[in-house]
Amino acid sequence: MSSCATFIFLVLLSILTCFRASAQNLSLLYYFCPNTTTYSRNSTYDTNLKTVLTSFSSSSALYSTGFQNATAGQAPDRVTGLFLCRGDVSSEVCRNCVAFAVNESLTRCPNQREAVLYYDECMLRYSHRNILSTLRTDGGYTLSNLNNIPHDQQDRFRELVLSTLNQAATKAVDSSRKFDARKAKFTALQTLYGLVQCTPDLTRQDCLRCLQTSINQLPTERIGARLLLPSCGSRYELYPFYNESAVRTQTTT
Ligand SMILES: *[C@@H]1O[C@H](CO)[C@@H](O)[C@H](O)[C@H]1NC(C)=O
Ligand SMILES: *[C@@H]1O[C@H](CO)[C@@H](O)[C@H](O)[C@H]1NC(C)=O
Ligand SMILES: *[C@@H]1O[C@H](CO)[C@@H](O)[C@H](O)[C@H]1NC(C)=O
Ligand SMILES: *[C@@H]1O[C@H](CO)[C@@H](O)[C@H](O)[C@H]1NC(C)=O
Ligand SMILES: *[C@@H]1O[C@H](CO)[C@@H](O)[C@H](O)[C@H]1NC(C)=O
Ligand SMILES: CC(=O)N[C@H]1CO[C@H](CO)[C@@H](O)[C@@H]1O
Repeated sequence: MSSCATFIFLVLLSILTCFRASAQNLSLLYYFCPNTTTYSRNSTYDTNLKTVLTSFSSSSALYSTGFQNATAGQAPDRVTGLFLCRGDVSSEVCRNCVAFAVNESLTRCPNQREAVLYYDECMLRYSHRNILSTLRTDGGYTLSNLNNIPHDQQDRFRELVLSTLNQAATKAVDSSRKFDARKAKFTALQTLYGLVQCTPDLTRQDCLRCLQTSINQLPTERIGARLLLPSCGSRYELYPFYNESAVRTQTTT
């Protein structure tokens, strides 16, 4: 291949790669931005919010640890924000999700001072209040599969879901990322997969309280469900919805 053909090939390849990356349409699971407190365009709050959101899209953002906080400005125009990526996702997936969330927050919550947006792989929050190291269990959302566990197995399934997620919670609160995922056999053919995670700025006590709140509200008669809260989340499914090898690598190091 001539160098010119190689060049054209590389250009095409990068266009295709780029197209694939930007065409990725992440689905917003839920968002919450009460319109009781708003800001106007070009206000100090607007500028501070842009500073915070820009830091989340910068090349130095902490995608590899999956969590970052940032603040800008002084009260009452001070903006505090954070992003959290699911504990098993790669830096690349984290970065894409956060970029998508930052962009979507400005279209879904165009002038709201407070917002939280949840996706499969990440969540984004910001507020005029100090949201760091503060337990928040309001503004949550439950998502569940429409299919039920057979009636005569629901009690045993509920016990398994609760014991698996409570075990995960016990591990998560003592881990640096406040994250754990694990599985358990339900039947010979069916495996339960569970995942819990807090924002790592919480204390172990607040994380545990949040996870208990979240786990206890899960509808366990479904074949899968999750509860999303600003400070933590829990989820179970009968299929491997997280990357098992990424979780193994983490929990053994
Ligand atoms: C992306 O998602 C939005 C909202 O769900 C939808 O309206 C739009 O058509 C999707 N775009 C692509 C390219 O899939
Ligand atoms: C806030 O939302 C409510 C309901 O969606 C709407 O009726 C109200 O006009 C909104 N207020 C502002 C200030 O946008
Ligand atoms: C905001 O500021 C920009 C640049 O200074 C200006 O072009 C724009 O008209 C302003 N918008 C509003 C709504 O004030
Ligand atoms: C941000 O959203 C706008 C419109 O919703 C879209 O045109 C643009 O491509 C998005 N940018 C990124 C980086 O996703
Ligand atoms: C799962 O995690 C492993 C270890 O981090 C990684 O090598 C692999 O590419 C990941 N798989 C997917 C599908 O993301
Ligand atoms: C900008 C900002 O508020 N950074 C804080 C993020 O969280 C860490 C750990 O909790 C703090 O040390 C930083 O000051």
